[in-house]
Amino acid sequence: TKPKEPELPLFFGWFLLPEEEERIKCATMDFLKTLDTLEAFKEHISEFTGEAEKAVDLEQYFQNPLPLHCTTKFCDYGKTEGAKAYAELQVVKESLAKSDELSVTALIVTPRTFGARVALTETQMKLWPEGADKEGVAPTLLPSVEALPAGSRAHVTLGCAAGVEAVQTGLDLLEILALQKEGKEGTQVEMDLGTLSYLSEGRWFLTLREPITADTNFSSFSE
Ligand code: 2AM
Repeated sequence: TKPKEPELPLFFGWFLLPEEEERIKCATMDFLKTLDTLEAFKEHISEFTGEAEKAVDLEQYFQNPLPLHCTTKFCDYGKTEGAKAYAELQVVKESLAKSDELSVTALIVTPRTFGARVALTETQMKLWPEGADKEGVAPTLLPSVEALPAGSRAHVTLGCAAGVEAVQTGLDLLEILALQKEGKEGTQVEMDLGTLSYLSEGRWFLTLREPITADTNFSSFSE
């Protein structure tokens, strides 16, 4: 009998160490608390609630069941294209269980997702699959995404609105980056953490004054 093939995971990614996870959760929750008190945010509240006068508690609005991580390759236990090839890459095998530091440079909030943009280093880019940025991107958005630097989609999902899948965070981030590139930024508000800008339809982008770094382990994840 043939030896059984090693099973492929749900996904690979960088996982925040538990104490780092707590620190990032606290910092980002503080940001949400401040955000939903801002006049600029309240003006656009209907984009979250569907009603003009209703308040929203963003901390309750976004839920996150998974440990905090930055996905590199979604394998879906081998069902996605290139899953096996990725798992077999020398760089992937060598990186497993190794620690690495991620740099968060921005936060995004939309009616669907709450996420942290990650700036990948050249070394980290070796673990970022070719073409990962445009996977599942709507045809209308594709040209703008192709014009962005590779790795632009890298992020940590901090939370999703009820009924929204985590994969949406990367898509929301790409949409925001594309709008920014077109110069479509509206209102800007200075906050302690950095500059907040509004990009229509309930999309908010906070450029951090100082990047937030977090220690991680590269690992696979299966449920
Ligand atoms: P995320 O990377 O935006 O958080 C398990 O669902 C993990 O795999 C989540 O972290 C999720 O999104 C990511 N994921 C799910 N489907 C995906 C897809 N089609 N492409 C890329 N990442 C995906």
